[in-house]
Amino acid sequence: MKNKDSISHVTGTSIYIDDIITRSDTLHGVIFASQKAHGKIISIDYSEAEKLEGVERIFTFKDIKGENQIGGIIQDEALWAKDEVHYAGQPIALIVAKSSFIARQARGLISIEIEEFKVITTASEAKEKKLFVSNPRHFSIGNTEEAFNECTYIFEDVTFTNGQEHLYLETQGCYVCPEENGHFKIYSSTQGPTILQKIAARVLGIPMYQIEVDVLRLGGGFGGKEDQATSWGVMAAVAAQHLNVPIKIILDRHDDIKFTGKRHPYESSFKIGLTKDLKIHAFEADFLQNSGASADLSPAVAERTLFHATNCYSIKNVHTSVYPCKTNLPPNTAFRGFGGPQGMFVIESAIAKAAHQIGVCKSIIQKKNLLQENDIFSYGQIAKNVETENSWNLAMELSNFSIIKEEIKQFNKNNKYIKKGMAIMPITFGISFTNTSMNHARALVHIYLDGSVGISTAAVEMGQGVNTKMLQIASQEFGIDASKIKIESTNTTRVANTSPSAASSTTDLNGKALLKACIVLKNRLINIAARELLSDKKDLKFENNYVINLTQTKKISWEELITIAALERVQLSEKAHYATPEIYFDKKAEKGHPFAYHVYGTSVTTITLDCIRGTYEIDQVDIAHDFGKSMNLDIDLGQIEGGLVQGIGWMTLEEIAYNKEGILTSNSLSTYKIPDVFAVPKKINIKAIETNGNDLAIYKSKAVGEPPLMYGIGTYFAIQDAIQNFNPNYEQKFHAPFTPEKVLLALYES
Ligand code: MTE
Ligand code: LUZ
Ligand code: MOS
Repeated sequence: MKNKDSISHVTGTSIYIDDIITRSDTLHGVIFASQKAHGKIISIDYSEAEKLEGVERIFTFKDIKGENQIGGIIQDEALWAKDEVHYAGQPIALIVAKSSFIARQARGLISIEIEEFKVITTASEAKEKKLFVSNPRHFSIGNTEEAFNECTYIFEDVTFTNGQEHLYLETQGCYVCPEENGHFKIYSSTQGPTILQKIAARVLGIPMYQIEVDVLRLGGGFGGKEDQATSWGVMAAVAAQHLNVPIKIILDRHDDIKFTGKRHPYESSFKIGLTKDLKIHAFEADFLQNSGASADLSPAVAERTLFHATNCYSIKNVHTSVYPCKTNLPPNTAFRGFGGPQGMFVIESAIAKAAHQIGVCKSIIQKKNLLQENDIFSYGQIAKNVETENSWNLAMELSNFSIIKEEIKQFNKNNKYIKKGMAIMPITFGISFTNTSMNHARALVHIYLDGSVGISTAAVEMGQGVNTKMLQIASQEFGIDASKIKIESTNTTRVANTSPSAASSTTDLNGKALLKACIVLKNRLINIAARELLSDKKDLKFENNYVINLTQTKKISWEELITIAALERVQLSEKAHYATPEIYFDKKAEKGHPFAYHVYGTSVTTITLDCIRGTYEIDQVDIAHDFGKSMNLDIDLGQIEGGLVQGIGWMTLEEIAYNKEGILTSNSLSTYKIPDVFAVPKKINIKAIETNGNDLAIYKSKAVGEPPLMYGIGTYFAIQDAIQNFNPNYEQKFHAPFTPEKVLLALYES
């Protein structure tokens, strides 16, 4: 099935927050934020701003009737700063005016005096001062101390991966309408409607039922709207509570980039030990996570780093630690992969270091240590239906690895100033929220009197195609055309208490709930069909808009069946709940079975490096991926391509920069570069591995949202490979992104 939004997207008729037709009395909000990263507020003078024609009112912490608290996992974050500011971009007030233009003008008239405190921008500085947003965590298996004594080779080094700006096309925004009796309807571009509802209720000091959150679709989220879409909705709601008119906030790109958290930068160190036959016998890593000024999702992101610290390698002795370090940057947050990529970069760096020092190809060590069936991850889960070796072999085939490798060798021999490089990146990613209690969803299905169907779930469409997949499920189960079915907006009044759409689990959780609801309705309808067709129930099938008795070729149309059911007062609506079975995790022991299943795959990346300029092109990426039994290969291929390119951007071009004062200097698209049409691979080949899929995946079609981002990590090592072919004196560094500037330095260091 084609993505159901493709026509409205291409014709520009899809509706986003800024397209909603607003009431004529709507006012517009602009955020006044701290321009200092750390300090005490001495005084603020709003008087000039308030005098400006068209300014209605300026809201601060004083206007909050409930709690000035928006923290999710840990309650450590104010909506509006009170006495102190902890990062540049921290909201202090909301200016509400007749237009956002006027509000922005007013912002320039506010004067503020701040007594500046010491600013900490790096995780290591914070760790030294023992500043954390939450406790460190440690995962252990085997005994690394003893194991290192048994190793022939031991290598240590440090690594760095930078943050990443989400750069969703649609910036953060919301539109809040007051309704009667102090109720509010919030239209928001959020991945987590319930999070917004809950926190708005907390801040406004009202029950959750007084707030209805509605989400039609997002122009991209990528994790950046899992927790961080909340504050705008809440601010607008506070203003609406006081003024009793609709309030709209749409961040412009500049504000969005400055105010919001990003992927967490990590400073890490590793120690890897190998036996004589190149088996990784012991691995230790310390991850210093730059969490920013408050916890946000950092504790959960940190946890996922440990879950993926050994990627898809079989290592018997592992000890890993993560430290969520409190700095004066905007609170960093969820970003596709959720700490997993940061973990996987470190083990890949360790293998690259070992390979170079020992003098073998990195792929030899990778291949020797691939995860096998029934291996135990450091967190206790037993690896099942492992496709690591399979995907590796298929990626070899797909890329013609041995031939290409030989060609590259020849090419590098024949070319002095252009070198090619290559890297293999096997991946695995655990599917489920690592917080077990979040793995649930619900669906509500109405069959209307004319046989058309309306479906509500907790799933938020953010471009990943979940609505199309929901449509496929209902269409397939009822055996009716997709044109008879509407996927409704995601709404907290229709489907309550939802987890955010995240962790690549949206389709599984909501799809399973939807499937359950459809089956109940079918069972109800089939009794009527059996009677009408004088058939045995087991001979009946829902197909092509009919219920058909296959043996007798008797049939009744879907519409006719619904008409009869309605006359007989049969219930035509159904709600279902799904909670992933089998999963659990014991945080004291740091052991359990947190994931419903794992996704596997391998990519092979080849690049060409211009050794005069330090620039590079990605020639080709070949990927063998474990889709299970993909229910929509077109959408899933799109997810692989998009994830790959986003991972490539993180590894190569996207360089977040804060100065020593904690001010974001890469604050626009002229200073922050994401992959464009020239930076993407010239060729991407993707092949599905033939597998049985997994029963915990909807229709055995495995989750696909986040895993492909990590294929991008191969690019770093392909570039490193090319550099090593040019400069034998290059000393390996593991410091991403590998920008052309860094590459140029590497090419000519001695
Ligand atoms: N694809 C598009 N087009 N837009 C997005 O915002 N988000 C990614 C991924 N793919 C995203 C996307 C992230 S971070 C996640 S967790 C998943 O989609 C969420 O959707 P899923 O759970 O349905 O896979
Ligand atoms: N969000 C979350 C996530 O709250 N928990 C998770 O485990 C997770 N994993 C990936 C992406 N978002
Ligand atoms: Mo994705 S980082 O789980 O929104």
